[in-house]
Amino acid sequence: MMQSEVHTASVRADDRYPSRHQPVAGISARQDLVVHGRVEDGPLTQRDLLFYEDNGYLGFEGLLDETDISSCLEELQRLRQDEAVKQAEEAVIEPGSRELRSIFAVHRSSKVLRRLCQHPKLVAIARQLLGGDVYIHQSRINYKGGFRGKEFYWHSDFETWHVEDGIPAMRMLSCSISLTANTPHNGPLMIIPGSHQRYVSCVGETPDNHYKDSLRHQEVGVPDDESLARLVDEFGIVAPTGLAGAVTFFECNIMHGSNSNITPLPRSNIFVVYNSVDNPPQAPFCGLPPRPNFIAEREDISAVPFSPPSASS
Ligand code: 6CS
Ligand code: FE
Repeated sequence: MMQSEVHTASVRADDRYPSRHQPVAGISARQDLVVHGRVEDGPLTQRDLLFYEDNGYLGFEGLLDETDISSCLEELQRLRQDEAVKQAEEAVIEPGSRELRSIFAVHRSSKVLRRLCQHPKLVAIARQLLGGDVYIHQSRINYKGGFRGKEFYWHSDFETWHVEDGIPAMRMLSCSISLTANTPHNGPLMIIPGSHQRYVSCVGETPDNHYKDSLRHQEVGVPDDESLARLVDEFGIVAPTGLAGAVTFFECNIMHGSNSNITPLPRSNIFVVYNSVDNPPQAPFCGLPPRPNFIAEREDISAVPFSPPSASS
């Protein structure tokens, strides 16, 4: 069989976003809606929805109040000092140091952080953008400590969540909650606004147990230089910054990354990934066994409980 026939033959019939099959990268058009709900379905205005449709992200200063953030910050420090946490499978250690990089499934292990992940203000926005009931596909703290917090290379989360977790459609989003100030200098999230409209298929086969490396330093499932340069040339780069309590929602397929933090100021954020209950994980499109549940929920995809926040809140 020809090289390309061999690769094409291994693409599943239900795979609308094949990646890591071809020996060359490609850029194709998105096939799913960006905004799945309507203006009457939640707190976002028509202007917010249009901005998110075009740019693939929405930033809010001061969405969460002081008490929400201070209790989470205390929890974050408590987890960080707990040696047992560092030994847990949910903990990811920085490459090249003993620094804690991430802790996954914090909505399961911490009551305080579960409350934050289920905060009515966050869930109301996720429901409106995803068009209905949502569940938490993944949660994590990314510590990005001072001096030694390492980068997260450019990637589309959806490429991984599709190929390695079997999520069929682009009907997910991430919510990044700043627990410390995200400044222009301490490795803020960088976004290529509008890149969510393009799907970059990556080169390179998924290794077994890829997450053991990719969560520390991702090399497979990242865009090639030419595709990345084309996206930056077309759309540019933005880096939403903000004080503790700022929140950035970003679309699952937006190209994003963040630089290392060599300042003394930690850039500690909590990330919650909401998926529509109508977009449940199938068998991973890479053909490997599913990733562990603490990285990609597939055991309990019941909707996050939600009652609309009262007008005064
Ligand atoms: O593989 C994942 O699910 C994780 N990897 C990155 C770089 N971002 C999303 C998520 O935390
Ligand atoms: Fe990511």
